Amino acid sequence: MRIVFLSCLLAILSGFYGQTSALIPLPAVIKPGKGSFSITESTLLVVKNKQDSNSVRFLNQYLSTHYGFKLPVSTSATSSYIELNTSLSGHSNSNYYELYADDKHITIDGTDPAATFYGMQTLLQLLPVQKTNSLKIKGVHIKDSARFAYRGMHLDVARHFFPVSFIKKYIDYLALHKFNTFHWHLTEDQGWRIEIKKYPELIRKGAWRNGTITGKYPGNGNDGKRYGGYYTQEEIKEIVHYASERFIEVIPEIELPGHSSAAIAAYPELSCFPEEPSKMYYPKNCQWHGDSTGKQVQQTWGVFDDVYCAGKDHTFTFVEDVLSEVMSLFPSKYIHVGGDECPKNNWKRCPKCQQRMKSENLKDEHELQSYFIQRVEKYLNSNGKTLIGWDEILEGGLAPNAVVMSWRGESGGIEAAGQSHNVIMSPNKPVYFDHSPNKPEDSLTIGGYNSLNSVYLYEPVPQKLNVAKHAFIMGAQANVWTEYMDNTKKVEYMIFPRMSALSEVLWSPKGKRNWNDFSVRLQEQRKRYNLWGVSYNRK
Ligand code: TNX
Repeated sequence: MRIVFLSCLLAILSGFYGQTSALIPLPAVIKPGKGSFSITESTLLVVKNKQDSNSVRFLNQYLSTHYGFKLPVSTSATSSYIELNTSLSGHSNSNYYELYADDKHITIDGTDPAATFYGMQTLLQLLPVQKTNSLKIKGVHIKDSARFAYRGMHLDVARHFFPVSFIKKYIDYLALHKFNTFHWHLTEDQGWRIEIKKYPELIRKGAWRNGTITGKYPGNGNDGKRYGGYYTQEEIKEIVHYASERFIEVIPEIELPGHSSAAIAAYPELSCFPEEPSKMYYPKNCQWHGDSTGKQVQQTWGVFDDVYCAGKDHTFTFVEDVLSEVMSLFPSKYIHVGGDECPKNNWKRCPKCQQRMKSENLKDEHELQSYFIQRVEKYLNSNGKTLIGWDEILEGGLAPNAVVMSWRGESGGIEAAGQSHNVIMSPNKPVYFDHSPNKPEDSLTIGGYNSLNSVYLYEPVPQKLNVAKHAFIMGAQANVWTEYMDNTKKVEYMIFPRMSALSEVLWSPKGKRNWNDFSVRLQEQRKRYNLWGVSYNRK
């Protein structure tokens, strides 16, 4: 009798698990419910609030793309229906929602429209992966909320350029994993990708390079092909709107004072030495293609000495003009201004930079960099925006209100949080998704090895950080630098499934993290990647 009972229980649980085994990121609380509900094309979708229209649109778009039907939408209930609502109150957890499914209905109720949207994402993961026209969902009761407020993915569109259609796909991938921030890296040595009306040369000249090195840096040649592209302001607006419908904030990054060769190619006076050709700053053993006179957009990777001149006031006028247009396009609270990898060689030999250091009482070029960032921060703050910078902005003194993105390990983040600054953790080990997902690497990458397991086990709140400072860790982000990703399939291959692992780190309760359990759920997730038609690392 006991054995029969136990095996029945096991059968019920494994059936139930068979369904919830597809959930990534894992919800905080999952309990089996009564019976099961079949979604068909006549199932009514009941929506009472206009504020849930984004969730309705996404759900119906997903159903029609992957299952070939949409649900009729109504404002009132019948006997069997799915209801989306945003009416919960009294829950302090961020993005809290409840999803309830039994044999009569499925209800998703959130504390705010974003929470309801995340509940709807969970529903999508409860759908069987194979395409049928009746989608059966077992009874379940889920209570869930986000662990971290900042859940980010970055994409470098400067080393390689990706079309609007792919940026939208990328944003969808974020939404499907309950990420809420897209960090869009728009300017680099190898290309300027955002239209700025006041400075048309930025895209006319700065968005194009005459060739790209082939093979791993320093490379085995140059493809000799003109390469580039940019987003018009209309396209930027379209993408920002698209992301906002998915409760994703787009944070633009406009790099300064380093990684600025493309801007300098367009406007040489931004350099300390406008008359010096870019080729002079070009690393040895890399092959140049085409015109090598004057300022040029770079054709290889790395770090270049030709950076914005910190001595000329014109540089700051340019930066403010650019940021002014950027702010009008991006409603985000944050603007990322880079701040990383800025060599000081030119500043050391530039009379104007040296003069600036004297007049501002700066003891070295690190303090000059800090002056640069602080001046830009004042401008952003006066426009109601908060500056984010890579952890190099700690050198020479942190700008008073800056958020630090810790990439060279965790130490920058620990130091900034120690100084009571907000921090986004993005350490190159393990959340640089340009590093190889496999060992040995099976395609050309920048090097390094960040396994799926290392991403899954990553803990954004550093052990070494004083408990009193934990609240300064806003969350974490994976970075997707594209030196070695020249097509969208490669980008997908590098982010999947590591991005799924990171979503769980950022969303799910810390205590629920379990690698073996995740590995089982990943088997279902792989089927979902197939459904989406994305390329992913199968090892
Ligand atoms: C460092 S991370 C960079 C990028 C490179 C990346 C390659 C950071 C702030 N700077 O410019 O693309 O390494 O992994």
